[in-house]
Amino acid sequence: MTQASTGKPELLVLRPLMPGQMEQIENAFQLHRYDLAEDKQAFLVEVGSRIRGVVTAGSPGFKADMLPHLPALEIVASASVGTDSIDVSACKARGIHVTNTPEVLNDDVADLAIGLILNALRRLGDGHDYVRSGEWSRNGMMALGRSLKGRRLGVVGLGRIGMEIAQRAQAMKMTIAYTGRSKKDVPFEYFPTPVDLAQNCDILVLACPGGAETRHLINAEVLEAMRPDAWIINISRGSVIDEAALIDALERRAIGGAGLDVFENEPHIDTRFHTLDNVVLFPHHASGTVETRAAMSQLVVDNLKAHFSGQALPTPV
Ligand code: 8YV
Repeated sequence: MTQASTGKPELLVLRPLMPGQMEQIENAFQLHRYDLAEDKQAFLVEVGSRIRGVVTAGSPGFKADMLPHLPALEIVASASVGTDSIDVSACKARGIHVTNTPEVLNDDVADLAIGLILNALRRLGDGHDYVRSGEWSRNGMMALGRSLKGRRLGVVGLGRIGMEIAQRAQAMKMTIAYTGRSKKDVPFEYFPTPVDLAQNCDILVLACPGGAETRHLINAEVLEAMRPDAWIINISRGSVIDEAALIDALERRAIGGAGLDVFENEPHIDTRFHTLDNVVLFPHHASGTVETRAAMSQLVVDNLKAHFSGQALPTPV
């Protein structure tokens, strides 16, 4: 049921914030819960003309096909750093602000990248299963893992998150190299292309933004350039890897394995991932901690409040 207007700015909620931040926007705005509506199209048609702000996240993002129903829209505030699922150019063309949540998730996402690396090389998941299944007591010591120390980490996209990963990897005594659009003033070796980097590292970690520019940046040629025992770790976007080529390389054991937080068709991932034994999988949850999700939600609130009180946006895209 839609409510009568209260005079407060009206927001369309495509994805709710954390409870503490939902409470804040419930007080300051009038919310319309598209996320809970059964007939979403009818709901949009009914409330659309009153909507001045949209609350969303990386999923579902914000698609341009909603715009004709939202003639009064002023701002799309997303609880995500990635904007690849938001039609930013269509919003900008109509003068609609877009905000995201940079910085606050860097540490947790970088931690998870290191977690995937540890899981890959030291087989944390396998060790857990080995103990639980009783195999340890039946068969003794499990197979040996591989050291992180001395391994060459190649970062694709040495931005805010990539840099945090590199610093953590240094603490684990790995050597760092990177590729990206430009060489940076950092004490790490630069390779101009992903192929060059892949030829010169043991672990390739993807930390670049998603979207059209990086779609299938990691293709069959890059995978071919990797050493047969090298791992690829992806905490970026599924679209950055040509997943068909990745699965082919994994099936042929042309690379050591893949540690993946993101997939091309998540959450309905390619079912071949269910049986491959050279993968470590995580459900797109690198920023999924109570603390970070609250900080991301708070940035959404802060951006909305700033916009509707005529102040500068804290984190515009
Ligand atoms: C979230 C993310 O999982 O911030 C991003 O870009 O991918 C993640 O932090 C996502 O926004 C949740 O929908």
